[in-house]
Amino acid sequence: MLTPFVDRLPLPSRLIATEHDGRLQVRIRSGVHSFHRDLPASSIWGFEGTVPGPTIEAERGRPVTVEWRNELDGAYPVSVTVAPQATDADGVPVQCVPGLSGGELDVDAAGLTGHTVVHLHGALTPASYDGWAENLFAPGQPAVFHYPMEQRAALLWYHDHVMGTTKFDVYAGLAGLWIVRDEQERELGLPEGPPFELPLLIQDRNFDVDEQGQLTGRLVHKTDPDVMEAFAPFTIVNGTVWPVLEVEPATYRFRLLNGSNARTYRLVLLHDGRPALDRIAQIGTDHGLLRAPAAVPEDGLVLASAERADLLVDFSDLDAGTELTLLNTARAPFDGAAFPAAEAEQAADLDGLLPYPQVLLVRVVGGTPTKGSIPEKLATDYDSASADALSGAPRRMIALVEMELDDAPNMLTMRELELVGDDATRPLVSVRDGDETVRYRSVAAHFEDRTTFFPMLGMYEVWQLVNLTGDTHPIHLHLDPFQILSRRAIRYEIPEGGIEDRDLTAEITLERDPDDDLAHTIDDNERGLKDTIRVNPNELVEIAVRFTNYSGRYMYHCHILEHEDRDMMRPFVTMPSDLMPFMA
Ligand SMILES: [Cu+2]
Repeated sequence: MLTPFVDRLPLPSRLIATEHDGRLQVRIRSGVHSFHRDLPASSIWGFEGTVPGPTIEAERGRPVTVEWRNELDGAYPVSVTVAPQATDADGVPVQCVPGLSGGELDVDAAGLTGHTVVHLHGALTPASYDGWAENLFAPGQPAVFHYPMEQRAALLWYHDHVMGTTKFDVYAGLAGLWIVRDEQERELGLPEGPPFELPLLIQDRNFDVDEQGQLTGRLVHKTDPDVMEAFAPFTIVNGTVWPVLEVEPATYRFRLLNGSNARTYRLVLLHDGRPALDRIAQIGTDHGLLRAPAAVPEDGLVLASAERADLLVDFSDLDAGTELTLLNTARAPFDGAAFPAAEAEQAADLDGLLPYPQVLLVRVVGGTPTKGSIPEKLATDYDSASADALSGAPRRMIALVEMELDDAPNMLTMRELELVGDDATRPLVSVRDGDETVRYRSVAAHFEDRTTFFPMLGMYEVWQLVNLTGDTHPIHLHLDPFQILSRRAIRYEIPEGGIEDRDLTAEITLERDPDDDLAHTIDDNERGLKDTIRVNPNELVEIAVRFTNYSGRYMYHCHILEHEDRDMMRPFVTMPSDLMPFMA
């Protein structure tokens, strides 16, 4: 119903901090936006009133001050609904089609008046400016945030982070990219700025229809009784549905972000119907450059919500007129299941809430062929945490748990687990690894439960994330980046009634479930500095994190926004070592 590949890929406007002496003003405004040539204009909330917001470009070591001016006015511009049925009269999942599918308008969402708070995802930011989800700014209230930018070059992004409504605010358009640059990266001679460095912000969106079934352009956030996340049928890149990118025969640098509420993408580049993934070298991830370029995984490049990829893509040998397509082969909700890249053209799957695999068309136009070189060595400024550094590291165990409720959609929670002795009584979580069994008790489950994580600055910690749900969760830590240590298969049993509001009973064994066919491997592109890590079903992921400079109250959470909002988010408090003796 919308024609793919007719609009050109727009590029967000650039806001270069050094040209403004590091002092920026960004207005948060209601606006209108055209998502596609054949769609009426849509009302949105956007930074500078645009979707996406301007790309802010900053230099390492040059602090940036942003006055986030909340000038939102008028009603919340998105129709929010829960469709009464998961499928329509034809058996098509309602999330694959436009319109409200018989759902009533959510009056609470319609009543939102535009409170915001901005988080700069991936930034090393003092706690006061990190965008604590409860510290909101109403329209007209001033918010001036200081970003030190003492961090390596990377693609970050800024977005709204309001407690309980991040899913609505980001969906309405409140997201933008932020690039940190530094001299180490410049020495590699990578493309910087247009035309060869292109930011690509990928999201999914849905729209309403009128009584004749014609698309109205009004944004729709739709869920259904079976699927609590909004998976929208239309993929947008930089705010345009299925755009066309014209390229010269040259090597391009794509800075990708998955900024969707919930959808995971597995991106496959096709040329003449065949995978052309060997044209792509991944040079960076969430927190910047990898140590060496990584090939794209055989099935395609997986990006869950908030994950980033820095890619060099070679079109230099292609004749004018050549077309390549970027497709998505990931079913939703994503559970890590494989899909061969060679079959990407057949990836459409209604039951998998993937009605249209299309993402982007690349068309080669004339020009002088210029093949960029791919440096063999990239980052030299970080190492893996040594066994020594990790030997005494505090270990924190977190279980990802879905709780079924009788009269409301399911609730996702993160259970912080505390070690208990042999004499502890049920309810308990046991984790068996070979001959050894460790026992825990769930001590926190909701955002407002007491804080139990107090990491000490400068000290490595090992966080263990164990997934007891059927879907992949991208877990994001605010503040410093981390490295993945391991990804291991588990099997588990939860007895009837084992998932209570706060208590949890589960027996987890570190061995493969016979029905589990996921690989549970670490992709090469995950061996860099990450701030968001996928935890697949039947999986325990271990990460090593060291908080460095800033003390205070921060958050970690699932980056599926519908999960983060309810209730997959928890606080942690970083402390300098000299204050630890004074902590009760
Ligand atoms: Cu989640």
